[in-house]
Amino acid sequence: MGVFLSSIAWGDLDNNGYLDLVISGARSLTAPFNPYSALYLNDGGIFTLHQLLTGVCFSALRLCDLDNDGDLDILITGRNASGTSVSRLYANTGTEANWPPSAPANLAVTENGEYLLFTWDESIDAEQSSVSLSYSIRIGSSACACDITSSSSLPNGVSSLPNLSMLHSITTNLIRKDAFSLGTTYYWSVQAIDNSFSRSSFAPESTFEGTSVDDLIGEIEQYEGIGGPEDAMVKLTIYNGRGQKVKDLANGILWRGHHQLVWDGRDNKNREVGSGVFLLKLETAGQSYTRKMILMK
Ligand SMILES: [Ca+2]
Ligand SMILES: [Ca+2]
Ligand SMILES: [Ca+2]
Repeated sequence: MGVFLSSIAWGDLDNNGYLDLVISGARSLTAPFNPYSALYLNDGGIFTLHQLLTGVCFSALRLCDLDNDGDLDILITGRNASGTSVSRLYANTGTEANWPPSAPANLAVTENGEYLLFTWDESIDAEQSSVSLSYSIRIGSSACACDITSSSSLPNGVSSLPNLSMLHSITTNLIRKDAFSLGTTYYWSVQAIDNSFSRSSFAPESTFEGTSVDDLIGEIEQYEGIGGPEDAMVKLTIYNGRGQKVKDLANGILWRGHHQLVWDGRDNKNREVGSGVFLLKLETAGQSYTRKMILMK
């Protein structure tokens, strides 16, 4: 059925694992536009008309489990054949149960060029194949936070956004490394979402260390040029190339003036470290400066 001035929505309304389709819109070019709205059910890729809905054009459609009974309901708005603005809510009376997917497992983060690659194992769902599940990832700078990447869910996994937009249909996600600062621990998790928008619980939270220094290189020269602040709390820390802390060179109040600190090439457990690229991070007076170093033996 061809329509324009239209809207569509996808979702598994009969909980059989396949995405069903709701459409609405005009079927003629001139007023009253012959508005049409309908629900088509999907049975393994074959769509059949299941129910006509209030015909509207200039329309908007949303699917959401409004009565929280485990199936998607329909909200439809638009202009009917009389030119009147209407809104209709259709409560789903189906009786097929739907079970949420299992939580993803084996979360891992690996470097991939300029990106970090987030991976996890596929979830399992009772109604649909694993490959048709969607995933929502959250990343935060503290436990259970989502200040880096929002999941569109609350920390307990409950949806705050009833659609499948902004989700990942594969079990990987690439994010640029420079989103994650050196010396910062990041917390992340992921949940699976089925075609009825039912969400698994979040996987047990995992962590990784940021490594980005590009936006800070060069600022340490500025710091040296102005001579530093008054007596201040100073942290001077050495990290390896993977962003793991190696040595605390200073962590306390230093008086105004020049200071010289020497690193003996040993970590905090007094073990000699190997040659390679290291990162020196200075934190003081609310500022942070980083530069790269090469240790050669
Ligand atoms: Ca379906
Ligand atoms: Ca419902
Ligand atoms: Ca399911």
